[in-house]
Amino acid sequence: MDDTTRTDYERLAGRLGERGVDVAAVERRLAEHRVETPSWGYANAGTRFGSFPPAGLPTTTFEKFEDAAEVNRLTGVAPFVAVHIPWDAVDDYAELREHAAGLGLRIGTVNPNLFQDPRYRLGSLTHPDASVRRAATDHMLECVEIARELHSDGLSLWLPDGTNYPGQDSFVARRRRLHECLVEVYAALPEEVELLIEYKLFEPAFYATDLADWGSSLLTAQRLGPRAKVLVDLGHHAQGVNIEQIVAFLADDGRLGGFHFNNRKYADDDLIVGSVNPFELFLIYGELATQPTLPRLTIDQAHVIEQKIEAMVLSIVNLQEAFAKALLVDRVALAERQGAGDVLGAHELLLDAYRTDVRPLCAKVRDELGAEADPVAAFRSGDWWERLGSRRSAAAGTTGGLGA
Ligand code: PSV
Ligand code: MN
Repeated sequence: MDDTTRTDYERLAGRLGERGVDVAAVERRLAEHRVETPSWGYANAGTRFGSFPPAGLPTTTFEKFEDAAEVNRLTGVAPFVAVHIPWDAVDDYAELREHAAGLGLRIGTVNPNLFQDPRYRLGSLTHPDASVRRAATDHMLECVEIARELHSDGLSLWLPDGTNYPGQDSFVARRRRLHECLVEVYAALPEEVELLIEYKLFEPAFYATDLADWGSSLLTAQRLGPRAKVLVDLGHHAQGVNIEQIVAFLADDGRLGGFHFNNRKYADDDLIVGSVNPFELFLIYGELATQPTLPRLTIDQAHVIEQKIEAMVLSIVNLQEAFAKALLVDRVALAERQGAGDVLGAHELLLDAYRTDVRPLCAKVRDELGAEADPVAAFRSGDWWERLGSRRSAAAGTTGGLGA
């Protein structure tokens, strides 16, 4: 940490101390905050209009982990990597696990892929034909085994199923088929593995999605058992939905399994988290900050025109800053003002925290973790792409990351 950052930190810590903030406690919670990055965020990604892969992009799962390790080195808080099967399928999962460990990484969630097999035209786990449901369930069971071999503790399901036209299929019949398949998957989970159930309003189906919202995911989770939880992807709601309230309710019921962090302007845009709507991110962390432990915090983004490692690093910085600001909210004063009906007084406490420039605090925490005080600047002035570009093929990576 350079002298200017240290001075900035000391000034900030002084001011926060005067406001009654326990700065050491905030720093401790920030130091414990961990993020999972997605293997597919490092590989080639694009829209249907094209992709613009830079030289040196990873072409194998092993190389994606190298990039993830660089992100972890720079930020100090991203030791988990989510894998997507079959994009990240390898012959020997023990070898992948050891490769990860050698880079200081661990496998986060295992994400099955129920959206690319040609058999899934009418759905996967909800398909009217039992043989297709069998194939989809078998893929889920294969991922359970992969999770076991990778020592992962999370199986993360995004169900792309749905219908495109009214009358195409029965809502209820599809739901029952889904539950029947998931009961089998849930029964096969090792004790330490959670099933995360992600919902999404629309796309690829455009009339009715089988798990379209947090209610459908939660009902499904409740049917399965306590280790089935809901996963909130920030890009999967209708415009204007109050995501922080969903987060609060799920956490209060012990069913908040985790996040897929990203940001959007229009639909499921998968932009850098905190880039478009940082206040929403702060409010979400405001709900998390009141919980004794944090759920799984996974990034799910598609980096199409930006440098992928830099994008991931900036995403993590944005997450840390949102959490740091949320930790500054005076919860006791907030409860008092809420109880007294002091509408804007309560609101003001949130604004005070949100308006605080927490960058020196986050820099200090990263520095103490042995990472970079300013990881984005460090990456920009480093020579990662040159080093990797000469070792890796100039051709684009093609193993996954089609856009989340
Ligand atoms: C679907 O849009 C999604 O958010 C799911 O999490 C997928 O696994 C991911 O994107 C990658 O395409
Ligand atoms: Mn997602």
